[in-house]
Amino acid sequence: MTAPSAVKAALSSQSIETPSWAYGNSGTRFKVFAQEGVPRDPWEKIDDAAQVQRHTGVAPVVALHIPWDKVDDYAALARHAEERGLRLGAINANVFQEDEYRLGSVCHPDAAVRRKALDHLFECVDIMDATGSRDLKLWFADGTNYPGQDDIRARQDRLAEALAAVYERLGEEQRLLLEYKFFEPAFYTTDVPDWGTAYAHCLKLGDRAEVVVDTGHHAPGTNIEFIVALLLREGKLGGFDFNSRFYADDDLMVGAADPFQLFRIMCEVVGGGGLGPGVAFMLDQCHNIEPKIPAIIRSVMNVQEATAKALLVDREALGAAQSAGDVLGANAVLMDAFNTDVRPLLAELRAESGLAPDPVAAYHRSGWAEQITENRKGGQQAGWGA
Ligand code: LRH
Ligand code: MN
Ligand code: MN
Repeated sequence: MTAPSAVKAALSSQSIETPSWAYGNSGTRFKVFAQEGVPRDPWEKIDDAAQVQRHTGVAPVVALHIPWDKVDDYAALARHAEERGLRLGAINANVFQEDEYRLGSVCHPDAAVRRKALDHLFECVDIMDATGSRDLKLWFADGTNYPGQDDIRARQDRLAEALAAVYERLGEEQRLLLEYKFFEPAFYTTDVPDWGTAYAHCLKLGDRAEVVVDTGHHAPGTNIEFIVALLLREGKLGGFDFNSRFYADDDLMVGAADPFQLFRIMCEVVGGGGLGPGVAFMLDQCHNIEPKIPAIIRSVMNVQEATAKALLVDREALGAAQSAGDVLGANAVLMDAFNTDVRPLLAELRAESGLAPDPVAAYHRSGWAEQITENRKGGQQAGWGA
């Protein structure tokens, strides 16, 4: 059994990255519900992220989405974060929201559109230089809706060309993280639909290109923990976009729909040595109907709880049962950890770090929600769904 002190040490070193867009108004394609007190600009999104960090102590990084978080001075934004005990994390490129991208971005049949998309990706690298961000996260809405619409292989060639150009532009300490998604917005082919496609491109690019697993981007029934195990084994797991789903890319709070799946994923992360800085634990969620900051705090806690349970797995007993071919015994070891109530352990850990044992309650007591409702009028939309 792992000693509680070792479990606590591993938990306190975990760093969860929250997405700037989760703090803004969002919705579905049917309606964006505006909430009171939401940030009016990227500066205020960072102020809210600082509240999540203040109460959880394990969310010191904020990811940006460009141009949703466009500002004149990115170094100043990084300083704003730093003054609040945060740093800026992944720069998420956005080449899916302009009219020119109707048929794709870097895979578009027209070279002029591809050029425009590539210029945006280069701009994102410039922003990383200013913010000190390590990761460039690329997700492409590229694909086709109808058989014959475009040439599948030619689109892969265009993709490879763009990725190579961006990779070339990265500094020694920077990484390219390629995110896959099996459908949506394209419904026939998607140019980076799965981990295999992302992996093949990253492998060609080099060591600093790695795959991002967004937990909402798979066909129902996909064994995500297998993908995690495999990518970790190959040294190609760059990070997660955590969220949960019942149907498609629902972007609900991580650990809400299927805490057992999150536990299984974290078991592979822990077992595969992925609990270090090499794997970015990012959230990618939208809080359409629930209050945003407490939802993000809850999400961070859900990741922590799943991590704690994964750390509690008695690896020695598991290994022994596995080698003995003891099917039920091995399963029982895993289930014992999953069924452990880790909330007291986490409350203790927080108390030891000078935090309140219940971060959601502490947030509600803090008066921040009342303050922003009073001070901020006309909050910013997260970026889509208008
Ligand atoms: C695409 C995606 C990707 C985007 C984000 C807003 O579905 O997961 O990560 O950048 O949503
Ligand atoms: Mn994502
Ligand atoms: Mn998504």
